[in-house]
Formats: sequence, structure tokens, C-alpha cells
Amino acid sequence: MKIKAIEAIPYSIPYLHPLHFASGSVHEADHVLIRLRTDDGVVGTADTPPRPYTYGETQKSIVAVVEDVFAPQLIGVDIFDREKVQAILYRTVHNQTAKGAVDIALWDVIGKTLGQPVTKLLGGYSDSLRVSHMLGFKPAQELLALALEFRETYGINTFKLKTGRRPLHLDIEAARVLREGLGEDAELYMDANRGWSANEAAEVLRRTVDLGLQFLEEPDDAREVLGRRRLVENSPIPIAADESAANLGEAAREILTGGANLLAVKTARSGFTEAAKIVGMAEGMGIDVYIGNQIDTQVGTAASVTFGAAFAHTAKRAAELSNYLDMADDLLAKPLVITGGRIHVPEGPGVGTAVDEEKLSLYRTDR
Ligand code: MUC
Ligand code: MG
Repeated sequence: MKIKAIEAIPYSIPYLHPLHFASGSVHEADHVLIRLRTDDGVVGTADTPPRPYTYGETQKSIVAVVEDVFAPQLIGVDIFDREKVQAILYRTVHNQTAKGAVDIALWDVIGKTLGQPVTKLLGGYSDSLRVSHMLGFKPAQELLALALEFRETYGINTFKLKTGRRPLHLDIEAARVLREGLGEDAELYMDANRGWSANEAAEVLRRTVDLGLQFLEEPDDAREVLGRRRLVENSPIPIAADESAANLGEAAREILTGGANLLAVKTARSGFTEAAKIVGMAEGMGIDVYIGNQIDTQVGTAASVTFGAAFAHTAKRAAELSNYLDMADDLLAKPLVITGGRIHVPEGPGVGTAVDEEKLSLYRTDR
């Protein structure tokens, strides 16, 4: 069974509630749907979110690299030769989410060909994950009202607060209002998306030390190596690498150089093959991981759940799987459901990323 064609379809779905954070904003899901076809007619699907402020990719660059660079090299390769596919993809530098989506679409055809859910092929540890919801910039009281609504409606009691603003008291106040309003049992952590300096982050940690925050993600630019190392050494809570650890090599480097002691794993940028290597490395080094959100659609979220539930190490912590709820619509044929604070792995062979064809015709922007 060989790869016969790879299609990259740009589409756009608006957000009902845009997300604002220190490195950017998202108002619409202007993503790219990847479809990988085999010579015996099996189709694999994955979603690609362009995040220019994180990885430098755009919708057009993703379509171009997939159709003009990856597809010509991958056509004719056996679908089970995953490491060969990886080697071909990694001949091209960067283009992190485009590579991730091709890998996920490949796993989807492998699962469908074998008649097995990919989550079982990867590890089969669990059939669901606990959900963490990501809260963008808003006034503190609005954040609390939203968090309470999510707890009431979906049973979610873990929240990631987007931070990295100046003056610092804006985020400190938001964290305090959330802790007081949600109570002790809620799990709360911050993600500054590099918005602060190391010294500012250290000040935030001092001023929030009584709030029981779980960890702080990407507080500052990890390339400022000594500042970041000082922060990690002196922080009372773990410092997580997200965009500074977008691939296996970066994840190893950040852990070994003391730039982080916790890792976000995102299938949108690592696919399943590289994400599994990151998880194995982290487990071996005694580093916790959690499944992060690339502001994913339901198609992207289905892939994250498939992967995150497969391993004991990724299933331990709450996973960021609910921000598709902010979108006006979605492409996934069988919508995901969050109840009791958990989300289940889609059933059936493959990754569970099958799309609704009518919706795809409505939202695709290339026709
Ligand atoms: C996150 O965890 O940083 C925001 C920008 C991005 O690339 O991902 C999101 C979420
Ligand atoms: Mg982040």
C-alpha cells in the first residue's frame, strides 16, 4: 500500500469568541486540511493550524510546502514505512505543523488499513482524558464567569490562564480572582507566551506564591538562556516549555540546559511519531508532560485525544482539548463531547478525524 496523493485544502471558519494571548490573537480558524490517499483508495485526514507568531507558517506556506515539496517526495512510499516518511519530511527544515499533519494523516490511513483505532496502535492506555480549558485575555471578573460556566456545563476544573501582559498586576489579579472564585480544588496554571522578561516572570511568581498555581508555561524567551535558567532554578513551581520545545531536539535541549522542567506536547506540531519520541524521552528523564493546545479545531483535537490517551505519561495530567468550543462551526463529522470534565477518544479505525463533506465545501477557500 503506497501513498498516491496528498492534498492540502485551505479553509476558514470564524470564531464566536476570539482568543487573545501575548504572542497573538485568533479570530478565525484559517487552517489547512490535509488528505493523504493510498493507491487502494484509503484516505487519511489531519488538520494544520498556521501559527506565524509561533512557527512562522501561514495558510499559503502550508499548502505550498505540502503540495510542492512533501507530496512529490512521498508519493510511492509504503504507508508502513513511517521512519522513511519522517526522514523525507525532515530533509526540509521548519514547517513544523505541516509535517505534523502529514504524519497524523499517515497514521490515519495505517489505522484504517489495519482496521484499528490509532490510539490502540500507539499505546492503548486509556479511552479518555481529563480536560483543561485555556482562558485568553479578558477582565478578571469575565474570566471567572467563563470558568464557572465551563465548570457548570462541562465539568472542567482545570484552567490555563493566558498571561504575559504589562503591567504585571493585570495577570496577577486575574489569577487571584480565579483562585478565590473557583476554590482550592481547581487546577490553575499560567502561559505567558514569552510576554515577560525572566525578571518580570520571577516577580509574578513571588506575587502569586500563595495561589497554588501548578506551573508557568513559556514565561519569557527561552533563547535568553541564562535568564531562563535562573528562573527555572529559583521557581517554586515547574517552568514548562511550549514553543521553545517544538521538536525532539529542542525538547532535549531545553531540559538538559535547564530551560524548563516540564514539557507541553502538541500533536499539531509534532505529529504522532515525533510526539511519541518526546514523550518517551521525557518519561525516561523524569520530566512530566501534558497535551497542549495549538488552538485546535475538533479535527485537531480528535488527533490530540487519540495520542494523549494512548500513553500513561500523557494521560496523567489534564489535556488542553476544549478551545474548539469557541468556534462558530467545525468540520468533524461526529462532534466531540466533553462531559464530567473528560473527553473520549473517537471510536472506530483510524484517528477519528473524518470530516463532514458538506461543511468542507462550505468553508474551503480554494474554490
Ligand atoms: C499556547 O499554549 O501557547 C497560543 C499560541 C500558540 O501557538 O498556541 C497557543 C496556545
Ligand atoms: Mg503555550
